[in-house]
Amino acid sequence: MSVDVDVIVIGAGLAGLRALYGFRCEGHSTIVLEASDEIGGVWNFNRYPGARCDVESFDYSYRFSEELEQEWRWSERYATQPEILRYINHVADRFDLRRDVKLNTRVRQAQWEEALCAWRIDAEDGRRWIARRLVMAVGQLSTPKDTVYPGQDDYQGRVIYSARWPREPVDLDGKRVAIIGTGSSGVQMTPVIAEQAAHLAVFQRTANYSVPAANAPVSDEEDRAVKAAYRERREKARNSPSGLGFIPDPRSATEVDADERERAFEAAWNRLGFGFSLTYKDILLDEDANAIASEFVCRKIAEQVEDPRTRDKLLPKGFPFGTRRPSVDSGYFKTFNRDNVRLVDIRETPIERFTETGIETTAESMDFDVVIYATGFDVFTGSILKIDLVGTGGRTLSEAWAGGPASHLGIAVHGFPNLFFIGGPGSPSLLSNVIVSSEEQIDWLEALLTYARDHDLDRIEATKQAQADWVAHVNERARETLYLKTPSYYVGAEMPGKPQVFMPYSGGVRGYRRLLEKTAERGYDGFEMT
Ligand code: N01
Repeated sequence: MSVDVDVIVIGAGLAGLRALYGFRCEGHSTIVLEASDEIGGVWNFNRYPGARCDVESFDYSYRFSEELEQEWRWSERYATQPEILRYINHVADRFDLRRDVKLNTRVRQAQWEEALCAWRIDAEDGRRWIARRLVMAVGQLSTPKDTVYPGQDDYQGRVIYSARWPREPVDLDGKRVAIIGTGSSGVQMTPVIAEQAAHLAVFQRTANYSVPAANAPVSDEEDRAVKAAYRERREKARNSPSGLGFIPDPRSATEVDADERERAFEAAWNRLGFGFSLTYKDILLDEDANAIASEFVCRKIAEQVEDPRTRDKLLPKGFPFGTRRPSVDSGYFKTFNRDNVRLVDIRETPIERFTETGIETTAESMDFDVVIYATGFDVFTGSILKIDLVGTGGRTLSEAWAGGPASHLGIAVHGFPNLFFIGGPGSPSLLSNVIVSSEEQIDWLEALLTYARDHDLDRIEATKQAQADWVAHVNERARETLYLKTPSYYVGAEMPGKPQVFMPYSGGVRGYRRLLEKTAERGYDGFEMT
């Protein structure tokens, strides 16, 4: 066995393609392995009606090429899934990335070969590669939950999972449709499907907070204005806690005069989408500040819903705003004012089973032509641990992470030399504009790999101590926030049996980048390189 390639990246989504571009520019031969027959990652799979990004298009895009950002013309403030997929394909063509992407290649196992100081990577179909470095760019929301209710096999209608939406058009016109799940996916598809279906029932287990997207077409004037100052916009994003470019008001929400605060919330509600939670610095940190914001959001939700019973059910209860990821919606709550839409509270009347013709709850039986699962994902670790990753001494990553994911900087794991993660647990990831934090990590990794090559360092491994310190730091920062107050996918509560640990890094995109920079300045301390 001999080494075939410098770097193998797993996953041809936004992160994997960007990594390919960056590593190639630095002269590291790179191959991307992708399970699907198309590039695009989540934007290839989540083709459900209404799917769009909840980060503004100008910010949910690569910053690595000024030409690219000047050339590309976004049509809407929040781009739809087809537009984002077109963008990703444009980037792949524009930078000639496809020649190094191997589609239809599902990796089964990757094993560290100490004698070669390299990874042996095996695809399910028997193909094999030996790579000096292995980079996981498999996404955080890419392993959908296989939710199955009893009796589903007997159901004669159609079952569709939002994250595996068919490529051919699904005709919902005049159909009786059920949506199970009211996270971002359910919230986005509900208003669109309500327009098509004869009847729509939305099965809600937990009411979530949602703020309006305030979507709009991008005018030529706005496009010109953004492009004229794009560098400053990018720097603002990189230097903001969220990667969205919002710098919160540095005062506590509790200190501000009530009228002034109401005006600030109102302005943020009408324009900022996801940035609403950053109106004041402590909305996600302090219970009193959060209670004020939560009250405002509940008031706004209530104003949109006519029926008092439905209104009450749609109001989030028992957890602070933002501690489960809020949705950003386009008319979700008003949709429940339509005659053809109803909300089914499955905490009150749980689903018992599927029947041949529909769904039976503890209260009633309902008939549906189509049932859509929008029940979410095995978040952060699902797609990583699906691959059998075997490190030093034959220890698997599943074993190493049995108590929850541990890493140094969210990038490397002790016992797994030359293995690196993008957007993984222990990094800002889903608490940030993930494209911004991923580009930071990729820039840093490029520099690390180049440094190692230039210094003849074949083996890069996070030290045990550095990893323990990083895990302690991640937990310490999490304890400063309200995230630990709520069972959510941030803490592994979305899957039964998953270790309950806080997974992303809550110290912010800017703070995280500074720590990466300091590590590099100190000659990559925390890594043993030989
Ligand atoms: O998944 P979710 P999602 N029976 O986990 C319910 C990103 N995203 O696909 O909360 C019945 O948020 C579950 O109920 P509960 C974004 O980061 C972004 O919607 O567990 N219901 C919940 O209501 C987002 O946060 C965009 O009680 C069940 C829902 O299903 C993340 O992806 C668009 C159930 C799952 O919500 C995930 O969003 C879409 C069961 N057995 C997604 N199991 C953008 O805009 C779960 N539920 C970029």
